[in-house]
Amino acid sequence: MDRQFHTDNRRRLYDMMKPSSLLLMFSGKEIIKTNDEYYPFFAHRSFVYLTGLSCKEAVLCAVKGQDGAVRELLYILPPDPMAERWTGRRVKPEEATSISGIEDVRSVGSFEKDIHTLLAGGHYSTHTEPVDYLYLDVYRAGTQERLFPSHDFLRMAQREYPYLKVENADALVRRLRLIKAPCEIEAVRKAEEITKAGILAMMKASKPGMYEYQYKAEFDHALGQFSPDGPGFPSIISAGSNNFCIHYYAYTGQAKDGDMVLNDVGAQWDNHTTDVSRSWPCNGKFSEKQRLLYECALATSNYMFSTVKPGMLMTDIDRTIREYNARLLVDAGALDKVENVGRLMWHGGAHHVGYDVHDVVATPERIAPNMVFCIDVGIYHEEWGIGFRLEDNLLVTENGCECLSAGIPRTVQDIEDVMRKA
Ligand SMILES: [Mn+2]
Repeated sequence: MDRQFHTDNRRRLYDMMKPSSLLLMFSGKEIIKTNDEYYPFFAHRSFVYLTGLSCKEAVLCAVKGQDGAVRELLYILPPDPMAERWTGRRVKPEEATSISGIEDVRSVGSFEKDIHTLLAGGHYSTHTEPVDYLYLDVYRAGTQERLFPSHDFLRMAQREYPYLKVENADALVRRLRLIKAPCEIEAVRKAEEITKAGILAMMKASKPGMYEYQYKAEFDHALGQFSPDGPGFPSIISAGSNNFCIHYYAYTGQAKDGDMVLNDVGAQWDNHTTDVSRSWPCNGKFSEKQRLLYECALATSNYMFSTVKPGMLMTDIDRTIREYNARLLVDAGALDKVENVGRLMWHGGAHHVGYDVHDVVATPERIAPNMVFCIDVGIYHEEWGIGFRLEDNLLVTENGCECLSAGIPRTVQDIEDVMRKA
């Protein structure tokens, strides 16, 4: 993503903010894993969306005046030769400016003092007007959730500056993230290519007796040839009856002759992830019942790609997948009546993807160009011992849609061909 993309994202966010307001967006902090180890740092996605930066302990700060003019600042960790010797170099202020387009970059050490000065009515940057509204990203503020710095800040603000009216910045950023920019769509296309390499590697290596962790190793190895980023989310890779666990992460099972292998995976590129599911018989040849069920899922998915277009109700996507597939399952003799489709279909079929695999977007009423979401058809027939899903990524175009993951084998013939040639 280039600087203009991030500058535009911020401009559109500021346009939605009320006058006399302050926006704070935190990148987040490292989380302790054990003793002196931390989990790999993962910057808050909306912070990355707005700045292009992925550094820890940074804060985007924007003050919108009564006249609508916006002053923006960026707080980052200051240079520290000793810390950088151990844990890597920190982004320099001039680099942060070059990436984000924000001119005023300061040490995060002065953040608290600056903010208190501003909220207490003092001079701040060139801003001297009162602040009435405070925009914070308070997504997932439930008591069960890990608190983000924005939640800590919210508590402090409510205690120290009770006159401030708090607005949820997340609700605004969601509207922006719903529609993808051309550079985002390009990033997803690249991520689809990498995902394809990963899934093909698993398909080609597949054989009875292979363990789930070995499939995962094939996937990770293929992704590792493109970037150090790895998957965009924890890979779901399972075989046989483990396919009946929708979010399965154990990787301990073994694919036995006659088992289906299921995977729900996605590579990432430039902070954009894909979310693709492919399933195949581990021995490379669909059984009669596997083929029967798979053809239902494939026909349902193909139907969706032939009908989705701008203007449709988003709620119709899920409903149509379910109804269409239910009829096919009944016709195939896999289900007694359509009303019982819940026995075989356990989850919804359409969520947006982008910076997050379950992308944090405003729930749209109607489908519009440049939305990207999944078409996910899962069939879980416990009685037959067959569970799998077929999930693709749909880009809404001006007149219809495009399957971004179409290049990853999805027909019975293509899958069997790939596995035979291996
Ligand atoms: Mn998925």
